[in-house]
Amino acid sequence: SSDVPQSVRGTLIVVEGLDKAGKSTQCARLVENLQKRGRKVHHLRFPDRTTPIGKMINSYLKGESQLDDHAIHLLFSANRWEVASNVRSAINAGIDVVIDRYYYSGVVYSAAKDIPNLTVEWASWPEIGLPRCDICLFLSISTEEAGKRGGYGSEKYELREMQDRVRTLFGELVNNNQEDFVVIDAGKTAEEVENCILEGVSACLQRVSDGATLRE
Ligand code: DGP
Ligand code: NA
Ligand code: NA
Repeated sequence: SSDVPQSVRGTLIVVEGLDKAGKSTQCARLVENLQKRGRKVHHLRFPDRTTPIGKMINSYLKGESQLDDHAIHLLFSANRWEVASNVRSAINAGIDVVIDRYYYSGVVYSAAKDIPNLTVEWASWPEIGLPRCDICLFLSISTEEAGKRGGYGSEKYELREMQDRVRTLFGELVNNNQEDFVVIDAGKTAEEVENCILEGVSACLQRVSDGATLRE
């Protein structure tokens, strides 16, 4: 593939999907591929379990602490807000930022719970104003394929019913925000998925180098 010149600003790239879709592997490969093209890249993931807020989230996900569903929602969001200005600075400094899960997971995992008032709309409010991504690669995987990959682990949301609701809500979100998303069939081999991602990202880098501004 041909090299895309580094533009003035960096590009904000998000990878989303269900648990077991291969996000972590693909984010690592994408970061490597961008670096091979001579680009500067920062790699983030949410939740970032290393900060004080992230440690509260980690303890909640492991079942070591209990929190009201609205409270944990706001902590997940705060965990993004605590690095929002760093993300913006990196983008302005010409550094690409690749993020493993972002506000889309934030909305979907909370709204998937059967809690009065915890709607997509309610869940979206605290995310408004976060740096908006240039592209979101959605790694789509079936329940069957996720099952073949060893099933789910022991964390809070890794239950079949929850994952089914998350899948449905993600589908709606993708349909309602098609300009944000590139849907990737994550059931393919890692190499095929990697190439699909690169194709989507290359087009996005081109738009940015042609002058596309970071959206609000
Ligand atoms: P991960 O470390 O990517 O496996 O994420 C941990 C779990 O937390 C996973 O089931 C997805 C979920 N999650 C990620 N971000 C958010 C969020 O902002 N809000 C909620 N409620 N759940 C989230
Ligand atoms: Na997980
Ligand atoms: Na809900």
